[in-house]
Amino acid sequence: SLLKIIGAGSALGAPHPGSAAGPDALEASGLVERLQGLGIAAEWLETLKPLAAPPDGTDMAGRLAANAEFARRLADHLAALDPGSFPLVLGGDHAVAVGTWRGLARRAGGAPGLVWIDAHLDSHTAGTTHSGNIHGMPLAALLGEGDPALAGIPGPRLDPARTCIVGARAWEPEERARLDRLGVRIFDMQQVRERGLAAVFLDALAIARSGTGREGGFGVSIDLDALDPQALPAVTCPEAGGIDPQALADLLLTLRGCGDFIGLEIVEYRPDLDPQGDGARWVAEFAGAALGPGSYRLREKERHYGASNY
Ligand code: DIR
Ligand code: MN
Ligand code: MN
Ligand code: MN
Repeated sequence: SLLKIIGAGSALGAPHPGSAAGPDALEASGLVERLQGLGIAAEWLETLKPLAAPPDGTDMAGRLAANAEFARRLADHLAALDPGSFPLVLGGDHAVAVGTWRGLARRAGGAPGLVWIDAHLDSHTAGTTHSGNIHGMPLAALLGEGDPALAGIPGPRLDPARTCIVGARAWEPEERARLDRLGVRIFDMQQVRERGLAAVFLDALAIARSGTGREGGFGVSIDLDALDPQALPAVTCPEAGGIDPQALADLLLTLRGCGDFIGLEIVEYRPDLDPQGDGARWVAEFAGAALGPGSYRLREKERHYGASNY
């Protein structure tokens, strides 16, 4: 099959264990069948789990090591994926991204550009974190900053000039200063409101796809807390005033035309906060929009209005 789904069932980076069950819940929700229904040759390849959760009270070094062990294993799996397939990684908390993008960078033979869609900046290190949560650190680690346990997962580092964030609205000054120093572009929610998501998203894509060579292609990492919690509350760290999920799904259609698109990651889904399955449907919608020949929404349109001319 073309689309390989890899579950990253770790909540080792989060203050609540709920996101560890995300991949299994998404599989049980019928995600593969939904994507197949859109004409996507999708297959659930495997779901990785942490070896053991460190006991409560484990110090920072111990928690970094546990997250790094998981990320290393995830990276190795992704780097070894067969070349004809496209990876969709489903978290888990966002700390798994360290494994996703180091592994996919190795697979692509160079650092990909990256669009990081998130309410947060995820750019702390152990030295600057306020919360102590490692899901607040993966972007810094991918850029090569911070403790070598996490920053040193094998694979090329991200290029800050081809990395950008969309949807941010909650951050601490140290992580903001780090990204400003590195030159990572931040499209915060104020800009999304002023310019519209479409203009911002297309700018972000241009940044991720820019530069000479582009041998690494580009990827997209979606932290579901980027979306407005009134529509999608099933996340660990909801922040008011987020992105409209349908607006994001519409823009993800753009990715279908991008031959240099190398991977999609969707993280922070909390099935324990999603009794109606609305969050799971949005995950299917985002994946279908980005990867389908006909997204969920277009199919609904066809059902209502007859054959579409998309
Ligand atoms: C905060 C929140 N900046 C932290 N970050 C979150 O914990 O470092 N990231 N929730 O996903
Ligand atoms: Mn995040
Ligand atoms: Mn977040
Ligand atoms: Mn997070």
